[in-house]
Amino acid sequence: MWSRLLPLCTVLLLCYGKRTTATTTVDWWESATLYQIYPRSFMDSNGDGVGDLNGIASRLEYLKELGVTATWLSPIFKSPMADFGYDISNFTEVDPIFGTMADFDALITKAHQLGLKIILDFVPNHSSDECEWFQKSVRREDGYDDFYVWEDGKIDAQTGERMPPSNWVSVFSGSMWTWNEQRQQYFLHQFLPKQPDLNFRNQMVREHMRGVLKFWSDRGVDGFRIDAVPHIGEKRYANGTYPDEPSSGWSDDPSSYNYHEHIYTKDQPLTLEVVYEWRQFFDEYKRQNGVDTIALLAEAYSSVEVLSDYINNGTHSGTQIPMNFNLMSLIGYSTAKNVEDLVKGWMDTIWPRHQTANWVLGNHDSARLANRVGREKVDLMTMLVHALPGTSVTYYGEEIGMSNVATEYTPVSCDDRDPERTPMQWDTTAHAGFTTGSTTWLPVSVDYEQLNVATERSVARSHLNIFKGMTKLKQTLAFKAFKDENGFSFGAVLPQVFQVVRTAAKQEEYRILINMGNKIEYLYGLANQTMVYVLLSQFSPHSYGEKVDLSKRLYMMPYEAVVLRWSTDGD
Ligand SMILES: *[C@@H]1O[C@H](CO)[C@@H](O)[C@H](O)[C@H]1NC(C)=O
Ligand SMILES: *[C@@H]1O[C@H](CO)[C@@H](O)[C@H](O)[C@H]1NC(C)=O
Ligand SMILES: *[C@@H]1O[C@H](CO)[C@@H](O)[C@H](O)[C@H]1NC(C)=O
Ligand SMILES: [Ca+2]
Ligand SMILES: [Ca+2]
Repeated sequence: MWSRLLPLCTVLLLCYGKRTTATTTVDWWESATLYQIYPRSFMDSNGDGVGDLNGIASRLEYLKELGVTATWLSPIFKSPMADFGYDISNFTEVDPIFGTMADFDALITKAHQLGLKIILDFVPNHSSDECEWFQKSVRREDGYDDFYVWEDGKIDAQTGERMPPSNWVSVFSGSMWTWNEQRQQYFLHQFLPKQPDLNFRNQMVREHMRGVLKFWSDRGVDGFRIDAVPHIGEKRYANGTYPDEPSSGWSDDPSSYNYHEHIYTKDQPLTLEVVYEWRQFFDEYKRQNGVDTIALLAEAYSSVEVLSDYINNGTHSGTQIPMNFNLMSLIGYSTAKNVEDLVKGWMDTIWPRHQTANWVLGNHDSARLANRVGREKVDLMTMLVHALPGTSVTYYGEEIGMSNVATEYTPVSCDDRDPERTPMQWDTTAHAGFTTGSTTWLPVSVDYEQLNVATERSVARSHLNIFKGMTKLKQTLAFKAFKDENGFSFGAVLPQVFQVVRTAAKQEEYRILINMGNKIEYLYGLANQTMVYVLLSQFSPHSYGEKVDLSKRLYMMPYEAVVLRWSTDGD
């Protein structure tokens, strides 16, 4: 019955038109394919079972094969590894576990020779407590006194006991304030006590962090993914006090992060100011050195309205790519309508103001795609993120459909995010070709004999080949940022069928159709066009080059996803 309503639904497709500006230059990051590497797990070069920079360098050709524009490396900096490298003790040193600065330089050189860009993770919200800066600050050394957020706290009127300056709870639970015996003051930490927050009200801190950006930019880094941006600044009244946060109603446990509504510790004006300042630095760097635009990424689990301000608040510019995690909320039961709502959420809010979009499918802090949506939908998601306009972001291993490794297999010493951080599966040899050593820092998934790069290369419709097919399409004119005469529309044409249409100046058109459901769907009169199947998901009964008259009937098998093409040259 639904199919009869189709022509109506088609009219309701959401269409996004021309850019108003006359410029047609597309910066490299605007329709890029980004790929996140978790360095401990990508490739080991020296047999110690831990991935490293030389390992990554040895696999750059693979990234080229994938059609990746730029790869971003999770932190490689010197760190005591209390939070696996997100606790940095020296921002301008490579941790020995990953190699040396010479290895890093060699990696950059090779990447650039291959036409690949390298993006580094920049973790400004805090340093390790083992960082020399923190040690100096504890000792109140000249210039470092206010490098971190230090406070005396409050004295309880009844008990006379000293209390933290506010009721703030850290992301990892417990007070955001920890007492330091040596300095006799509290310091602020939005995350672990081993990760004291830098004080971004201090101009010298800002200068140092700009120095860090310059250091890596000078070494040829093409961009930075800035971590935990919302946590950079905290509210502080002019009289030096910190307001308590109200309870959220989401938790009964006052020591839980969810207990409060984070109106004073997230997305503060100070944070925006700092982000704008970094952008100014990058723009200036570009003017002086003539280098390609440096994409300023940001990790921000914030509302689209807040993200919009991170890009540009009307007078100031900030990040080019505020990472969009909307699609990561999709699960096995999600419908085409759910997909439409999530895509619309971004396209209605961010696109009209900034003409930019990005779609993240997974990362080092969430379960593997195959576990979230089910293996049968991995290809559907791959086709979706590459079909949408803007930048796609893929976490290593998702392109071959890697799955979580059950936690009972993982060493107790490691954390609950281990399942999605297991070694990359390269081939069918021992340890999936990740290392020549006898152990790996996390176990290799048992499914590596089927799911690995070497095997999937030779399977026509493997996850890998579908991924490569999509990145190839992404390089065509129709899939590039839709500007001028290029068009884009999307929508649920049936409750379970999601459609994306990309066109290039009336010469070429692609339709991506994705059946999210487990039933056969029929589409009648989708368009007055005959199109050709050019990319097919694993269980599609169609074949490459087959034609379909869309003015008549098109059927889709359960979980089938296809790309159809039409062009004026007739092929
Ligand atoms: C980081 O390491 C470099 C090189 O070893 C050194 O010059 C610098 O002082 C260190 N910085 C900090 C903050 O420890
Ligand atoms: C500090 O300023 C805030 C906001 O103006 C006010 O609510 C608070 O009561 C003041 N606290 C003290 C101790 O003066
Ligand atoms: C944008 O942010 C800057 C820096 O925080 C601020 O000075 C400016 O007033 C803001 N502009 C608008 C239109 O809100
Ligand atoms: Ca190693
Ligand atoms: Ca902070």
